Amino acid sequence: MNVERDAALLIVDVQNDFCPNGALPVPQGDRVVAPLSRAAERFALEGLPVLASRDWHPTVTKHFQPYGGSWPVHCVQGSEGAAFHPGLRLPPETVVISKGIDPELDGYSAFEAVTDNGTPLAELLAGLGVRRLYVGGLATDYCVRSSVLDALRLGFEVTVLTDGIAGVEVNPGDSERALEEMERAGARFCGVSACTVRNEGGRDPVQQG
Ligand code: VGL
Ligand code: ZN
Repeated sequence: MNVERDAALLIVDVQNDFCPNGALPVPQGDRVVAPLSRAAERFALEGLPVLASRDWHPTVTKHFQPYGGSWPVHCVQGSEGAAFHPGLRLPPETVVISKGIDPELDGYSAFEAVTDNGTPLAELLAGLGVRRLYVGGLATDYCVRSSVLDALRLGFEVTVLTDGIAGVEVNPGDSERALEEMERAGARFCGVSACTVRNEGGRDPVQQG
């Protein structure tokens, strides 16, 4: 098998509500938009899958502060805040998956997300033959962290795109601690432009030019 064929890009929750002026803004959340747009273009050019998760909550959910949760109301299904950041360039082939739909659960991990047809992420990746995931998005200390740890538990080789992530930092140092946790669990790290794939053979799907 061509080693390039088993990689995919997972863009986590690059949505208006997690960016400046959103309902649950990640400081400098929008700085991930340009690097992840470049990564998405690169993967699409190589014919590799691009998946984009979105936080997609009902109006009433235990995830929200008014109903006992930790967070202000954000990313309500169909709202402007739940739309992807307008600067994020997603290739037409991008598979959108939605999570946080269950009103009983936080739904932080992209592995809790499903396609519009209800196919879970893990099943989707198995069908595509994906074994290596490149992950970026928002927020480092919540949904990126959960998604990366789940992916590693499921046996994927995971590379975190370091210039394609930003954290909420409810407590200072949360992102740093999350990155250490991901590293201990086996994640690799690289910038979108600097990234090289260790495996023999195929061209690096993230490398520029
Ligand atoms: C997220 C907090 C609440 C995330 C989602 O996407 O990281 N964080 N809901
Ligand atoms: Zn949420």
